[in-house]
Amino acid sequence: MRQAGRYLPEYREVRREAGDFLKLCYNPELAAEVTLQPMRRFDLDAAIVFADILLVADALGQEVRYVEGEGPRLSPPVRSAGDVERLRRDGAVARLRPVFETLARVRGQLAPDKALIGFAGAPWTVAAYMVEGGSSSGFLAPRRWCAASPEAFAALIDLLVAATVDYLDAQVAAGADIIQLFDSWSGLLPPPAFRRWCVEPVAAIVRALKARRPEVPVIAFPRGAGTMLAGYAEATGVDAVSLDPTIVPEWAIAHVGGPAALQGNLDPALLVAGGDALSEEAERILNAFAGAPHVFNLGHGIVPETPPDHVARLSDLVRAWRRASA
Ligand code: 1CP
Repeated sequence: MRQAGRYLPEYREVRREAGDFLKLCYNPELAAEVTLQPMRRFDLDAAIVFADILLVADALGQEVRYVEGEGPRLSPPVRSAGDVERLRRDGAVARLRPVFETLARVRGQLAPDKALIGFAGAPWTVAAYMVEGGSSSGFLAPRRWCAASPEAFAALIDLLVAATVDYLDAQVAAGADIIQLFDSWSGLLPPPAFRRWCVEPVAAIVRALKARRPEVPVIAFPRGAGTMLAGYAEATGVDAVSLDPTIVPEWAIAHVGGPAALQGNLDPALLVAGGDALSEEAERILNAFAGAPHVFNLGHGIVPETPPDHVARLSDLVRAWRRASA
């Protein structure tokens, strides 16, 4: 999940210095610094490289801007087979070289026992932003297009699968130990479309990446997918499934993972709330997943309102629970 960001005063300072969010993503020195900030403050097991899932759209030639207070804008929106044709396939990954430099810098400064997570958006979620032209509560444009013109939409998904495999492979070459695929909007699709546009592309990426990098674990985060998650680990071939906060642990152990690990799934709002509410929820989750392979994590990214002290308390709490249950 996102672990750097605006809840940290030291991040806000670097962000001011960089000016624009994209400039920060493409500045390896500053991006490495904000990746490492949470590692210095908290006792965490892994760092996630500072970048964004929408950099792939930028590398493919769509104009990506982050408008303060409004979220990302992607223009022009991709809405036809011709629009897909016009995307720049060649050299897309080379344009993401600053991200590889960030990874190499972070790996050089990170303790050897800390993992470094590389990531990308899953094809459906990146396509959703590319087709909608920005963020949205409903993402009607991509939901309508994938249903009305599945062949044209498939061309966009295939392009994203290929670009994402090369992007992730290069992240591993630069120092990523683990890969996470964020499918933040997978919960917007009905089951057949979820299988076609979320499960199949993630499976294709995992297959291709495993052929090149069999040793690198892959985590997927199909947010909001609910009962569509049954059989997800086996169908995609991922090593771990990251669960959003609505998923009942006992159900996930029985239906989602199989041999795969489960990750999650504390509601980020509890980290804002703190107090007994936070410790009770963390313990509920730890106890519920005990006995199954589990990576404790949030169920979605950390929010700007989060008091940093609560993050420190949560990591202490999880460490103490592990010691007590060892
Ligand atoms: O400084 C700022 O205000 C920018 C906020 C921010 C940050 C910190 C954005 C803009 N992106 C990021 C970094 C980021 N994004 C990371 C790096 C790791 C870290 O922060 O520690 C990661 C892993 C992401 C992933 C990401 N970006 C996702 C998938 C996970 C999720 O939250 O669902 C998505 C959907 C995005 C898109 C995005 N990036 C930023 C915004 C405002 C948005 C749009 C969100 C929306 O649609 O509402």
